[in-house]
Amino acid sequence: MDPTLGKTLFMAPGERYDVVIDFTGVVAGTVFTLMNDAPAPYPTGSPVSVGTTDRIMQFVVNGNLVAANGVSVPTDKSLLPVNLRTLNPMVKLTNFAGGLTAGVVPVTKRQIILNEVTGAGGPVQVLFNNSHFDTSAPIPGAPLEFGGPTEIPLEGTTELFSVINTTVDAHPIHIHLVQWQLVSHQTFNTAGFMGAYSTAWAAHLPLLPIWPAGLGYPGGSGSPYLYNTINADGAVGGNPAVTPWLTGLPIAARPEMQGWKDDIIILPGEVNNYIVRFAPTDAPINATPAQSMFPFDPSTGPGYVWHCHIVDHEDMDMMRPLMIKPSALRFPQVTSQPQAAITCIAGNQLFSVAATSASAISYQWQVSIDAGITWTNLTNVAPYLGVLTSSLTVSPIDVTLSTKMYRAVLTNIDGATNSNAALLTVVPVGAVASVNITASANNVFAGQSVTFTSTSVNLTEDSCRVKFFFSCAV
Ligand SMILES: [Cu+2]
Repeated sequence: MDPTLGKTLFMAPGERYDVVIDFTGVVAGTVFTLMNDAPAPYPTGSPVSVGTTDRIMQFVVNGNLVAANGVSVPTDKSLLPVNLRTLNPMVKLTNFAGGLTAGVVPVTKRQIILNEVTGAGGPVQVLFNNSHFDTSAPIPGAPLEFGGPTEIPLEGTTELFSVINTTVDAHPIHIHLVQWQLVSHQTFNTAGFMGAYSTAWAAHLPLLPIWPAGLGYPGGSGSPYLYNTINADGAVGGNPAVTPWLTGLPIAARPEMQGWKDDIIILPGEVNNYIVRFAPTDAPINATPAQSMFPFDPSTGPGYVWHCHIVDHEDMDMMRPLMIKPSALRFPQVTSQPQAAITCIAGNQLFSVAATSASAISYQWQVSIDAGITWTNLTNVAPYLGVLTSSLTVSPIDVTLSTKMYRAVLTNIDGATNSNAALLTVVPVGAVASVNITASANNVFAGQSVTFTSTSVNLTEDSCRVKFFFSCAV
């Protein structure tokens, strides 16, 4: 914390700060109390209750830090070094002044609203993107927001989350698995934006009944446009663009907020722009896909969440699932590809594939008869065997198999990888496995015999035939 901030710190539930307080020279017995003066809900709710919610923690200064001999004093840890991280500077995705660091390009922009649903007696719910918390599988045929997760980023990629607070309260927005950095925050015309939002509901498909009456959109039913609709700001989320309603200038994060954080307060009437990378925080800006992977598989298990960190808000569904798509590097990685082959009629051919994977691999061999445009799964029916293993046997070979292509689909817990396609060429002659000759030949005397043995390896057309040349010496 910047010492120039003095004795106050603006923070919300779930936020953490390291604070060094120097009690040097304070008379023993002096009492300091860490106070809270924030109305709740913030900023327009009830004032703190004197004697209860106005106090957080108390310090009583005593002399115990002085050693028993009264001379030696324990090391003074109250002075901060000039630079806390001299060897491993923090990776900054933003300049903390509204811009992104060179090389940081979000692959997806999301604009997500925070909204309050009002009933007859006042607010009944506060939600992310007008959606309930739902981790079930998407409902077939229904818009995404009607069931299941909508924030499903790809491991290793960077996204820009713009959170639009249309409520009258501040909300600390907390993300699990990763940390984000606050690019900027900016005020917007809430009434104007909500007018556009309600108007947009007229375009919602499939059409929904308007409930509760008069509110223009049904609380808890998702966004007015389909979630993956890209709006005029280039953002998904299913909401009208917020840019036309922005007012003032982007405001930089305060100095004490200019770091990796997983919980950042958003004030009413403001848009917070969070840059978030689904990768370890110490991966460099230009990290390779391999460097951008977590040391564990974030796509397995129940997934993650992001939510408001005010307990009664998260309890009333101000929370959404956060599911991670695994990096393609977690799919089986082929280390040995099936090879094109030339073979003879009545012979057999083996196609093999090898791969590495952190989880078990299942195999499915496929055939293409149109040069790899379309593929069909094979079954263990002659001439095919081993169609669900790493090696496909084709036997016996006949001329109708020529020009067919074969490939394996390798699937593990994270996804599927196709091997290269291998072309089979059938030489339209039969293979000769061996030839025995028991007759006279060059330099062989009558009564003697010689045996020629040939084993074809069937790699070329010539190898499908066995050629012998005889000459007689007189
Ligand atoms: Cu909240």
